[in-house]
Amino acid sequence: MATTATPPPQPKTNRLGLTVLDYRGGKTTLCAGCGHNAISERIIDAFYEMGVPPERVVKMSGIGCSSKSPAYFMGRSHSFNAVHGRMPAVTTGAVLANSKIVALGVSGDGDTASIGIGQFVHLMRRNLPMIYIIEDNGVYGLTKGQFSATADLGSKLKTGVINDLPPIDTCALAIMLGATFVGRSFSGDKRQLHTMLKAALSHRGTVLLDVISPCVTFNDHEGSTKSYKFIKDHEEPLHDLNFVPHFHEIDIDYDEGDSINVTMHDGSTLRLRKLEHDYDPTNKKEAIKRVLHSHEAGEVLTGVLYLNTTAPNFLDMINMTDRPLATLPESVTRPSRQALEQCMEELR
Ligand SMILES: Cc1ncc(C[n+]2csc(CCOP(=O)(O)OP(=O)(O)O)c2C)c(N)n1
Ligand code: SF4
Ligand SMILES: [Mg+2]
Repeated sequence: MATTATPPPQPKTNRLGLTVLDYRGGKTTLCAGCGHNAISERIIDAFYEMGVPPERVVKMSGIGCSSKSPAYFMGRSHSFNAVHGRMPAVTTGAVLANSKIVALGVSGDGDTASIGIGQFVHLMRRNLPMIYIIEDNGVYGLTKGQFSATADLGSKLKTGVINDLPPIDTCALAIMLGATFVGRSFSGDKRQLHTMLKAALSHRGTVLLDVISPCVTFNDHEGSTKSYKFIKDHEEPLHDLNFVPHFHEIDIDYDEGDSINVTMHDGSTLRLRKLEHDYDPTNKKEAIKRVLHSHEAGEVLTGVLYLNTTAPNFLDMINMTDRPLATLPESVTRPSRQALEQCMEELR
């Protein structure tokens, strides 16, 4: 009698029917143990779980080891490796041309806070819908480990050189300037970063995530404040995070207690279970105060530091068309000969 063979197990798929392999990219060429690799893994998992079509994503970056990393995830997405520090301007152009794309910028602390600081500050004040990740290791990894502008005062290089300049806190700056979702995490904190990325995908404004990402080759020694050991010993999480996407029923443990539930733009729920009684992420002044206070205490405050789901984003402010500009025919986007002639006439 013929026996029926058990069918091979089917790979798990998301709501689009895609497997996690559909969200992978090329093989990494970064150093083994580099924090940036762990961040790429979290990005793959978050986009897969949220069922974001890879073809709707544009990965933008500048220059650095961090900026190379978009090659190692979501190989089916669009991608643009811009000039050092210029990712914000190029992303602004891409989002204005196609307001329906999901823009993910990956930058480094050097790319953002040194050469790119001018572009960074103006991007933050526009509240452009995009996710901006800073893979923050306190050094220029790609050019062999010079201090960047996020290196802490007194931090030591492997060569013994001490940083005697105060750091720029990109989160404090982003909150002050107008970003509407600001968080800090650590590449080694799988659960927190994963949850934050999923919530970021439900936000319609600028999301700035500063992710401490140790450079194992140039900045992971005794005396470095961006090393695995230092962060593990000094990380101070603000809250426990939980996220329920809009396409899931809220059936998880949902007792109110000491927690805040924030409804995101797409109807998803971000739940912040407070570890402290007085922290409210929607209070801008308090958020900046707490970040500055963490410096004094020698701590790295992690979690969603600031959240504003009511501010208009850049596309609302400029009254962007519903249909992406890139898909409109030339007859609609180009002024007629008559309109141009009239304009010239007025200038005469
Ligand atoms: C206009 C310009 N100036 C300087 C450089 C040299 N350069 C390449 S990467 C880099 C710093 C990258 O540091 P960061 O953004 O922190 O990335 P990491 O490598 O640490 O991930 C510098 C200064 C360059 N490529 N282009
Ligand atoms: S040099 Fe540092 S930042 Fe660059 S890949 Fe190696 S560990 Fe990562
Ligand atoms: Mg760096």
